[in-house]
Amino acid sequence: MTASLHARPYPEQLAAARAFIEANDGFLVVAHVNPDGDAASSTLAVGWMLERIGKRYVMINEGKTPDKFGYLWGFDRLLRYEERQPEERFRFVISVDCADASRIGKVSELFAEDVQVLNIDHHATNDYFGDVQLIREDAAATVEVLYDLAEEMRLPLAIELATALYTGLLTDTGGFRYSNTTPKVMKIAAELLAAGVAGHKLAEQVLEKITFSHIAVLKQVLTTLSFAFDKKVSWITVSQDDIRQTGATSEDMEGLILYPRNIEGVEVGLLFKQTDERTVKVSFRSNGTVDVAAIAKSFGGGGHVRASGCTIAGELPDVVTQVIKEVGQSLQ
Ligand SMILES: [Mn+2]
Repeated sequence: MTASLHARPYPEQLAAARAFIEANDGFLVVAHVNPDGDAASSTLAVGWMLERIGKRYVMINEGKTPDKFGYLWGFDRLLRYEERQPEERFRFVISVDCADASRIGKVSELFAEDVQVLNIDHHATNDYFGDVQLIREDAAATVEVLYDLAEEMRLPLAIELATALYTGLLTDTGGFRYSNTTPKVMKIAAELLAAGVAGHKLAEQVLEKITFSHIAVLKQVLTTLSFAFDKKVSWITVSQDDIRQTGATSEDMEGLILYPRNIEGVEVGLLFKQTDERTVKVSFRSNGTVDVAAIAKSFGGGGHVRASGCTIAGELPDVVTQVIKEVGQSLQ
């Protein structure tokens, strides 16, 4: 896989992506490890598009796809790498919502030696890996790019596709609230509603419902809420003990970062999650004053200006000290 130096004009990218799909068969569709709403919806939307035009394909991701997306078309055909690995090696791969090839994770072990990758994404940090790229950095979600691709391929907005596209928009815009909620996003959402999507039901299912184990872990981690730098920085920590005691899954821990982030006056909110005794996953959220993508990048991670993440080796308290110090230096 080689990276292209220059992005082609978007209409050319759309045509090239369409040609890649139409000319080949036997695809592997993959999103980033531990798929979120946009990643899962994008995987299944591409699966639906391939199904529709009579192509063979396998959809597989590393990490659990949250059960709350179980209503999506093809959900039970989406394989989890740790549970089931096809014997087949794939020459044609469609990667969705991955900013770089490492985000594909262990699923890349299923690639044939002469693999060709179509890279469909919306992250500004995308490194243009793969052989064909379809990337729109100003898209709110990968599903927004897939909406354009469906149009390019003259596919109808069937309810299965429309529901997947709406779900990705809903999750990556935080329910049409984040700054990526552009007029184009709302226009697409309106079309999807007109196509029959039950927007209010999806919002309730995906954004509002909470599990008992979520409440249990929330109760526990709120006791760790801390502040620094004139309360401009706030964070919570989740230890392996917290996870064991509450039985919380990564799905249950989604949204915990909103508590430090949403406090008045806070410019950067963080969540430190111990993934094992020696490793801590750090999530950053910014109100826009601080570029948290740059901070995450300095620790080997990445993301967007307002939302990013990285994984750091070390004891939980040491990682907290190190990262908070770095965040402090980025404050004005
Ligand atoms: Mn996304």
